Amino acid sequence: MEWSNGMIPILEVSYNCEKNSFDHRNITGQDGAYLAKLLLEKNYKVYGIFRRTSTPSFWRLQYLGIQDSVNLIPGDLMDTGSLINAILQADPTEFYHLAAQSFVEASFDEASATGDITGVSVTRILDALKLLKKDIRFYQASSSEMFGNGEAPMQNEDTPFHPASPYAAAKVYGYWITRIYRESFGMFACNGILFNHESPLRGIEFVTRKVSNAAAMIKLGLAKSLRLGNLKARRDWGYAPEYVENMWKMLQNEKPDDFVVASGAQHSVQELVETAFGTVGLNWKDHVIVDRKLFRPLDVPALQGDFSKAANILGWRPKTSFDDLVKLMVEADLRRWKDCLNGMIFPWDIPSSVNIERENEFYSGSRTYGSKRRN
Ligand code: GDR
Repeated sequence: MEWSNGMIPILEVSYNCEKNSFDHRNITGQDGAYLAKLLLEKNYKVYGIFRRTSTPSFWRLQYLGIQDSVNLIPGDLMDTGSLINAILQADPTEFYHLAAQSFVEASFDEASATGDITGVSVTRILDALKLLKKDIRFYQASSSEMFGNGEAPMQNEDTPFHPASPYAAAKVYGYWITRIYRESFGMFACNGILFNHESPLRGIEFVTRKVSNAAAMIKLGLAKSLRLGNLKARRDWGYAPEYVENMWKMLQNEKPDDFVVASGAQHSVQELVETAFGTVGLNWKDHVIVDRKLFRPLDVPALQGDFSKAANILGWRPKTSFDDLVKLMVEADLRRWKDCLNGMIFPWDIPSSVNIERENEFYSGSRTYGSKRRN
């Protein structure tokens, strides 16, 4: 098989509560790691852009055992020169733009920075690609959050957008600029409108991982309770490794297009909690505390995606059910905590000394951990 270059920006920007500012912590994201693995399996040469920091963390790439197989190039979404440099170095045939300030809650606190990083940066990349590699295949990570507070009970590619956060507004910008470059400059630019997608590599600030981690810790006696916000919010949760496969399929399609990627099922945060605690034989009602401080200024009440276009054109279907997804996440966190208690050192994103009651303040403030190790 012929080798081609796959360019995956795996830079992800997180929010640091302590500094009260966006902290470019050089966290490689869940999707970047899974996509890198998939492309390596397909014999691609994979390049990843990361933001240079004094203590880089590549724990997800290490966790999947692929760090040494990915060519890492320093770059910054706010700096066009560095993006041009990365493109020249990698000379890619496909470019997957996955980097963003991706935590919805944090976007309410730093709205214009989110607009710049998550929204306008898409134009910086497209401009650089237009100048250097106009025939490239480009993937933009668009989001179901763009549908926001709309009326449609199920959302597809024709559903109007009604964003309900600065993050969602930035993603709508990114979506449209991708389409505009496709339609005006003839670029092969696609939007994947991905609904929530989760895995054991999900960041701890997102609700699924926050819950799976807490269920594991409480089961092992490392914590007593878990504070959560809106338990009534309903989401369409799928399994991330299946979703990155769809990203790749979009770029292999004969023409550039936009696709919804979803599980087609909808569950509430409360059902998520029930399932996660049930997996370890606990009753969630004994442990979960609803905290008004964790409610968002504006929340999207319900999302449910219709993936029939992806099924018909790309031949893609989700495989992992909600119950299986929650179970596999809880079991992964349980295994990690047990290994950690047994003194094992392995790539992970939680320090063993974490106190969930105290750390909830951090979770609520969108703090993300770097790769911390046991002493
Ligand atoms: P979301 O994911 O905002 O949908 O965006 P998240 O897991 O953060 O929230 C899902 C829902 O759970 C409710 N919720 C809580 N959420 C968090 N994080 N912490 C809590 O304590 C909590 N309690 C209740 C939220 O209010 C919300 O309704 C994710 C991100 O990955 C985006 O980048 C991506 O674009 C979309 O999914 C698709």
